[in-house]
Amino acid sequence: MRTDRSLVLGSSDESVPGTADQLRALVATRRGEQLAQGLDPEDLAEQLREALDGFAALRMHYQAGIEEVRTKVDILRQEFEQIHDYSPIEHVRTRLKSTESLLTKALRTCDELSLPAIRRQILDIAGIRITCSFVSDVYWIAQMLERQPDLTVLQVKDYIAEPKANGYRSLHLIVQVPVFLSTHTEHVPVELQIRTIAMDFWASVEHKLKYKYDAEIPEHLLGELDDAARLATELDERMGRLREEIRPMPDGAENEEHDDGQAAGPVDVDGAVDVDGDEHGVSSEDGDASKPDDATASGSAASLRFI
Ligand code: 0O2
Repeated sequence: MRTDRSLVLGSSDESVPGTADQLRALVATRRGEQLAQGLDPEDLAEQLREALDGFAALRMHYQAGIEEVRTKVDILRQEFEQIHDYSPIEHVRTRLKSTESLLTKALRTCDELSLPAIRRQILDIAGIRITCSFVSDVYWIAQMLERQPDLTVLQVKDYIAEPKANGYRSLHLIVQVPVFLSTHTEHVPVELQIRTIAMDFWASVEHKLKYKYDAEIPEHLLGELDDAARLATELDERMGRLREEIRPMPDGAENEEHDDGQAAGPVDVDGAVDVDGDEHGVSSEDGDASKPDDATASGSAASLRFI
């Protein structure tokens, strides 16, 4: 068990609402160990204060990151509504990962339980979900955001081009945004989930079922979900065919034709940097991510496409 000063949690969970039993046990163990090591209670209290301050700062930075990106999305939406009389953006929802779920994920995925490790390795603390009517709009929005010079795309996971085995579809981008503070700039990763209404409906029902059955969804419901995923994909395809009647893609969207006759145009994500591998020598933390020409997006898509 580590006793580093960067993150020491108290057993009182007043400042960590809803902390899981698992975490309480971990904290109690750590505290016991530290007291057994003869650590001065004053010192322990000081470490606790530092950890809580660090957590509060982290949450403030990531909330600011959400607001920065949310503002960008809102501006695009307002521009579309006012000038073009149509917006590809239907709904926007934001969420800051709860402390409980952040710590649970940190215990599961981080190589050490420290604030720097959490900042470096957990990229979905800040989340924004954008819902659109059409699949082509999903890629179009991603393209508009990717082009903004102060956003760096760190990671792309295209679960539309390659749905998950359970049928989950959505486009996920991790973008890094600068947050300007009084003394320094924090470069905050924000997870963007961009999907159609049909994809969102399916994901929301699946999420509720997973929650209800504690991730063990009964077989017959899995079959229903599978069917529903197929229907949602079909609905998106049919709506895509109607889309041109409602509003053709604008000139700037660089349309081209795919073999299947659907509008297609690569959306360049050459800013995407694979943060899982360090082959490009880029860290998501230093905010100085270069955009190498040969950078590939992690996940299934090296380039985004209008479908
Ligand atoms: P919440 O409550 O939204 O925060 P991770 O699971 O984050 O360690 P992973 O799986 O590589 O890493 O990330 P990925 O695939 O980008 O998925 C992250 C988020 O996408 C999830 O966040 C969900 O919001 C959503 N998601 C991914 N797969 C599914 C799925 O099969 N069904 C549904 N309904 N949503 C999915 P969290 O943290 O799990 O949850």
